[in-house]
Amino acid sequence: MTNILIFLGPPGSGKGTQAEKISEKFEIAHISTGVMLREHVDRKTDLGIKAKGILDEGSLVPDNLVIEMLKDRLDSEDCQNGAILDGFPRTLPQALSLENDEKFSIKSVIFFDVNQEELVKRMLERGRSDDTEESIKVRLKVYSNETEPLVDFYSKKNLLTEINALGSIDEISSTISELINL
Ligand code: B4P
Repeated sequence: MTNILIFLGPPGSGKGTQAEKISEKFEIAHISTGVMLREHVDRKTDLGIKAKGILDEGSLVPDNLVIEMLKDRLDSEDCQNGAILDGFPRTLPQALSLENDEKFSIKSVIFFDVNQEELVKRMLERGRSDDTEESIKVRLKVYSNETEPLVDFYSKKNLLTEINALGSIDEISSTISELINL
């Protein structure tokens, strides 16, 4: 059984930044579906070729492709101590794919709360190829339609803890460390 910690939040809320620090500190795997998809794009794999345009426009890669990619990754040796999922699930079917698989045990879901103004500022400063004003608008809309309902979903299961993700990276990292119980 693989213990799972989920980092949930809008694009640019700092999930990736914090997942990197926490995975080092607690010696658990860090799995970012965004990073994995960008690697596929760079390597021009079949999945990467399908995903490229979707990433750039700010939409979501189809559930079946992301779920298969993630489950393969979770089978790796380095996930035995547990894994942080950064950017997965982003839709209800993705969440259900974890629920319905007895290999996984979701220990906790950390929800990163940041206002929209700050999100846009951070993403424009970062300047990735999918950080244009146009794609940021799409990503925020997709987030509110597809991903935000998961806040309620995990809250009803008593798995969700909301954190204020405004503040210094180290402050936020200490807040998360205190909550972790894998
Ligand atoms: P992701 O790679 O997951 O990107 P993200 O949500 O934009 O970023 P994150 O919240 O991790 O922010 P970060 O730490 O980088 O997704 C990219 C795309 O991949 C999606 O749009 C989608 O197309 C696709 N995708 C991914 N997962 C998918 C899935 N499950 N299903 C379907 N499609 C999927 O921080 C942002 C910036 O803020 C950084 O520059 C950072 O330095 C800065 N920052 C962080 N913390 C800060 C702080 N405390 N103060 C100030 N700045 C801070």
